[in-house]
Amino acid sequence: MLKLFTPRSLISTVRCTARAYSAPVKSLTVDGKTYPSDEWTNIPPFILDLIQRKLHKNPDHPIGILHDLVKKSMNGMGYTIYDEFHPIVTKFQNFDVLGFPEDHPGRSKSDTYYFNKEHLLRTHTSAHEHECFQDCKTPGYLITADVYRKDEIDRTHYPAFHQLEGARYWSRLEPNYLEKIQQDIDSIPKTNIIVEDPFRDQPITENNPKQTYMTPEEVRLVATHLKKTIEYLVNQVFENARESAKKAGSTEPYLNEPLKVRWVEAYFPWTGPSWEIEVWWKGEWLECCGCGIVQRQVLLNSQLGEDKISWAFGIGLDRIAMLLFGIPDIRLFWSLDERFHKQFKRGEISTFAPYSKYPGVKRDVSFWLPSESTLHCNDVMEIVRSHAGDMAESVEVVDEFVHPKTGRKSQCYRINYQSMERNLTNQEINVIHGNVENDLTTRFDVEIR
Ligand code: FA5
Ligand code: MG
Repeated sequence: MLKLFTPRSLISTVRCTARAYSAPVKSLTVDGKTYPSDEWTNIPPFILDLIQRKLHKNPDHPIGILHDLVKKSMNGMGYTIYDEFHPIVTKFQNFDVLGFPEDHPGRSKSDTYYFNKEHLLRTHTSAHEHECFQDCKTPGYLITADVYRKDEIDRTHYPAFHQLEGARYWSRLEPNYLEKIQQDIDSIPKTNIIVEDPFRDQPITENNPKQTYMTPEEVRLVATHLKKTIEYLVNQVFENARESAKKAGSTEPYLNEPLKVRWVEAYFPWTGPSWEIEVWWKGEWLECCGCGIVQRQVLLNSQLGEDKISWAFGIGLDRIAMLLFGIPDIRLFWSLDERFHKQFKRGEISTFAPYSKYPGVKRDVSFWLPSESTLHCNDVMEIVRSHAGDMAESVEVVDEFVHPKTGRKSQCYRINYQSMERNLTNQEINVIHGNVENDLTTRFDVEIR
């Protein structure tokens, strides 16, 4: 089956210095800390480069603008803000403490970037729930951070993106705590969102059971507070976008329609029951956020005591920012091109105006695979990216067959090299493409045809 991968920005002009793909390194040093390598190490240099970018801390970048808008919307509602956490965390923080089963696919080397057996790039902001529950002095907290996943790359997926985590807890030892939760629900500002939620009054279902330590009424109240908080947040963000669009003179019909969201059941190892919210935006349901009632074990692991009940959510910021700013490709967020950055200013939601592209140079690489080959499409993609940096516009499998007599397998990948700054010369592409072929041969033992 042909599978299309389009790695790296269509429009970005970052020129990563070409460095060889992780020829076995003894250790990796980041921000003064050294991580000895082992058989788990799988972080390519281009991912290491992204760690330093901290887009959510840049007030003039769409991700930073959205982050600031969220902070402003939640100000005064009892949430401590955390946005300085380093992206390198332990396996314990990212998985174990949250109760991920040992065989959960998220733990695998093909899903997660590992420095070594113990250290990895966080795959979600939930990796900091444990420490925030321990540290925070307010009833809740918000975490914004860059997260990393070995994902395929296309318009809405990139191996680095951003999440906003929120959590809130109550103590059952507080007198009249159920009334207190109801008051907290009532104090969330009203929205005129249209909500489809078959589970609002009956949050517990066969597929989405409650934890035994909670009563149905506690679940109903905590879930209602959770959902109203997310609806409020989503409403704030989208209302802001609408206002900006109207100010900019847009007359699109959706600007006058009320925002519509729906709740669906979900599963996360550290929450139960769990849900996701989807937002109806320009004719499509868009998955925005996972959430649920925090498993008691996570609260106990954080030494919060036996009396707490709590919710948590995690929103993907990049996809929301794409909608708000009309950004057609998630890779653009990582562009260093002035023509991208000069379009955005702190506190303002403006609509992105695309700029032109230079033509690309297509090159094919065909090879025979060794019989026990472990080569994965993602490996080819990462090799190309490590030599071409952001000039790697796309990589796709264009041909694949098994020789009828010898049984050998052959593959052909087509690579499109492209720069936004200038026309590329054949000569420079020859050098880069030659390095790609070399790397494939030495690392995966393929025979170039
Ligand atoms: C999580 O990451 C959970 N940590 C969320 C959570 C937090 C659940 C707290 C319960 C309690 P999920 O993998 O679905 O869940 O990702 C959350 C959001 O991140 C998605 O809804 C989506 O908006 C965004 N997202 C996921 N993968 C990508 C990607 N490759 N590129 C851009 N955005 C992504
Ligand atoms: Mg999801």
